[in-house]
Amino acid sequence: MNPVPDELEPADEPWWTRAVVYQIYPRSFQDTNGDGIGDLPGILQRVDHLVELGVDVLWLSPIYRSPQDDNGYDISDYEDIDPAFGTLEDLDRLLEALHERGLKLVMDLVVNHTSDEHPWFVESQSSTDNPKRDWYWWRPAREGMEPGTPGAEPTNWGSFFSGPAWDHDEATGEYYLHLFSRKQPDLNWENPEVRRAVYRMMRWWLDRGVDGFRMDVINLISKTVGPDGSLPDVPAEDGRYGQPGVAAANGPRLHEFLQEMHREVFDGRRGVGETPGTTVEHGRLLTDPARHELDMVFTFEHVSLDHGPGGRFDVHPLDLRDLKATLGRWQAGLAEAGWNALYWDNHDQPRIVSRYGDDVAYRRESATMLAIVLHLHRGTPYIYQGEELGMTNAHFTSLEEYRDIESLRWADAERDRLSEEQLLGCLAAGSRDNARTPVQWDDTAQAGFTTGRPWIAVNPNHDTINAAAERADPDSVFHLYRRLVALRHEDPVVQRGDFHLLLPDDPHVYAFTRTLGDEQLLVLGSFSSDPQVAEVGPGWSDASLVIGNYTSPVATDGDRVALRSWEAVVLRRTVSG
Ligand code: TEU
Ligand code: CA
Repeated sequence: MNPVPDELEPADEPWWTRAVVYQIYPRSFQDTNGDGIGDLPGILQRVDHLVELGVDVLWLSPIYRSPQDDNGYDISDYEDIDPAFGTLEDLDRLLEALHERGLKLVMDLVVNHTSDEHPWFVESQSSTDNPKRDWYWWRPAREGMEPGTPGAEPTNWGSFFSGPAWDHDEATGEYYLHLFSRKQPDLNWENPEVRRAVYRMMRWWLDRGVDGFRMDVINLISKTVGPDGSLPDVPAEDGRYGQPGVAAANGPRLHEFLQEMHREVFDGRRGVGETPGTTVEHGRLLTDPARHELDMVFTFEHVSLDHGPGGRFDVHPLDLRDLKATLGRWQAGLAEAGWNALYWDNHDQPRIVSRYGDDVAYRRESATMLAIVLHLHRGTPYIYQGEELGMTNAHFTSLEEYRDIESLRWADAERDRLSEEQLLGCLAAGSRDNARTPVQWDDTAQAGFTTGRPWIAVNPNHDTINAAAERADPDSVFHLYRRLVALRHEDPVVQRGDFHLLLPDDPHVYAFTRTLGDEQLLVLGSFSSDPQVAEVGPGWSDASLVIGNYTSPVATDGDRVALRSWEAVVLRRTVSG
């Protein structure tokens, strides 16, 4: 790899343009006490795995005290650790171990909602005149309707987890809003006391030494609310609940709230926002450094392209042209100002190798191709635990194996409409549990994850797909990811080069260039088992190979590059100005 001369490393380039983030879903990472639930001591025990991979930042999914209705995305105490995961002292130890090795720690910040067991909500619920009543969204039944009857909800918003987004509270006669489960009431960000309490909590964590936050559904904190406090209905079929996004996301005060948070909380430490349903235009406004809001955003568009009208449980084959157009649009839209977070996998997405790749005949090839294509984009790449091992979807065959609240609630709601076989098919393709099976460390009974009974079944394919096997094989998915992390660290073209999409109409080949000064990279990835030929134009026959997923040399012939099954190559040339 090219060493980076100092003059190519401008001091004003923020560190995350050279960084790779690793996400841990603690519940499924490593158990140390045999209760079948991953814990903080387990992460500490595996820190060397992160060091070997070479990543710069660890993002931890929520470990705060929580009734675990949505696996910790329902927090009842922001300033304590859930006993299932350990103690504050364990967290301090982990933080110290990471910092000693030069890694940063980013915490998940879930402040669109709390748990219904959080003391704030317990108070808020206690009476209509409690001082914290207005900390959440309480509204009376629809006018002229009997509270508690179907259709009497204050608006027709549906929950992201099926059913209405409102729950009727018998004691006070009103409804409260919950865009996710009924145990996740939405905080009312219109109330300045709520915002102050959140900022105070964030500062508490920064003072403890954490380096930043990943902000859960942060674009939902501002809702469209009328001057009289009214919330609008959304488009929906008669008698059904509609997607709440248009009214409950990207509201008029989003930028104001984020700028206020920036002023009140951040002192050089940083935030990345998770923003479902956000457009490129929003993404640019949110991440333009001059606006002081967020440092980067996660888009959902590129991981929704295989969804039909029924959403994530209505999965169709991907049309590669859509993927190129979508990611290409985000690259172009955030080229001048703003910054992308790059990801395929996280704890909410089915495994990419089972989804856009081929996890049967070409698991290694397609997993590595997908990795190369993603990591060569402009932005900060995220690796989700197990992705670097080429872990696949769960392939569960019975409903009893599922744990995810979204999946279970959806199955309940659809049971009358779909057969058991159909339900299982939809869940197998779309369930979040696909990403939540335990990390496969080795080929022993529970994959080295636990000595007890895991909270969710270990994928039986751990007998061949596991970290020990990946480490031993120099051509593995794991070693390819290591090389990609190193490339991101070392190569200024990968960090900052301009992105230009090629071959937008080719249904099988992903192609683009990255250019910085007179250095140019050509990135090609085949999304096919059949041989492909990419028409790349003149001037690439003498180019050098930067990285690829086949050991033998790449075949270039004049203006064309031949690609084998799921092959990816990155070529470098010098272009004269
Ligand atoms: O997810 C938000 C989100 O928009 C979706 O990915 C969501 O998981 C759902 O599947 C929509 O179909 C975040 C967290 O990442 C997720 O785990 C939480 O369940 C959710 O927020 C609520 O906190
Ligand atoms: Ca445990």
